[in-house]
Amino acid sequence: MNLTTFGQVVLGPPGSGKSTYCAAIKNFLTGIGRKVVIVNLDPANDNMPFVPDICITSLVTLSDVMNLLKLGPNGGLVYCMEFLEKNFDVIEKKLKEFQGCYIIFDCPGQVELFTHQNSIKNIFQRLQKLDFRLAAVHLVDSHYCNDSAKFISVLMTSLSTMLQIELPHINVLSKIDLVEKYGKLAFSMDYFTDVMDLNYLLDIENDDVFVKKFRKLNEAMISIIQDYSLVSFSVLNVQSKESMLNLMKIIDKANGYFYGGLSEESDDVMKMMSQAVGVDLNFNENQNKNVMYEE
Ligand SMILES: Nc1nc2c(ncn2[C@@H]2O[C@H](COP(=O)(O)OP(=O)(O)OP(=O)(O)O)[C@@H](O)[C@H]2O)c(=O)[nH]1
Ligand SMILES: [Mg+2]
Repeated sequence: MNLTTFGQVVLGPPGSGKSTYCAAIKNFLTGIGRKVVIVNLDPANDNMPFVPDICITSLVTLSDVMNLLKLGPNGGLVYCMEFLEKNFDVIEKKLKEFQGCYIIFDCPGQVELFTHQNSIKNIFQRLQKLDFRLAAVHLVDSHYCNDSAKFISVLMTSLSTMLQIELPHINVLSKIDLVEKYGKLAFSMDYFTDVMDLNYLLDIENDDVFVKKFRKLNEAMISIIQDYSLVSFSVLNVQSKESMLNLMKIIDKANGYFYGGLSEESDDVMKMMSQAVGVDLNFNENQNKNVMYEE
């Protein structure tokens, strides 16, 4: 009989901070008494900031695929994911050794693997049939808030990923400590996290020429995002315990861990940590929004 297994799949474009987050969240959760297992699903992950408990490279590596099949890095990665899907029973067998643990999947950053290529989606669906309760944590670099065209494209990829992956989904603006490194934001952080009236993005002075030149195209994309009304963001600075705690509470609610998986010890530690950093333990999504930004 399979036990219900809780966990998260960490997605997002290259360099958005996925592997760093996986290492940080493992430390954080281990510290509060959860048994955490990291599964590396990135066949090109050479310098991982964690030691994976299960690793796709025992099955296939991107460099082997590129050398043997004479594929480029993008085609090679798609091949690796298809290979993983076909041979997932190997990973599944290893996962069975970690029953009762909280599982974190670190994924590759190639965007099309999550917007329209089906292998990753099929793997997650297969895990759900095995009673894995997973939440997708989709990281995007917060510096995109500084450029309307880039922010609109981030919204589009976030929306496509949500619709494709079909898991409880949390979009996260990562590296929030660096959000104003490339200039002051045109609006308050709430504007970007809550995805408020996006038409204001088109009238920011001195903004990207792309926005002005292709205004109608941008208006059309904005209306799609607003019609779905699905995308909003939490924020994250991996160096801050308070930020990690806020995000974890949202994830625990999304995958159901809070309702079914919380052990008494880790519940107590969560409560103590929340009191220590002055965070209300009511599971209210809005409270994650600006805490770290205001620090
Ligand atoms: N300042 C700051 N830097 C961060 C944060 N999170 C990640 N980084 C840095 O961002 C860079 C990229 O992080 P990775 O974790 O390798 O990103 P990734 O998404 O796994 O990248 P790929 O696997 O190549 O797709 C590293 O230099 C990290 O140290 C953060 O919250 N704040
Ligand atoms: Mg990585």
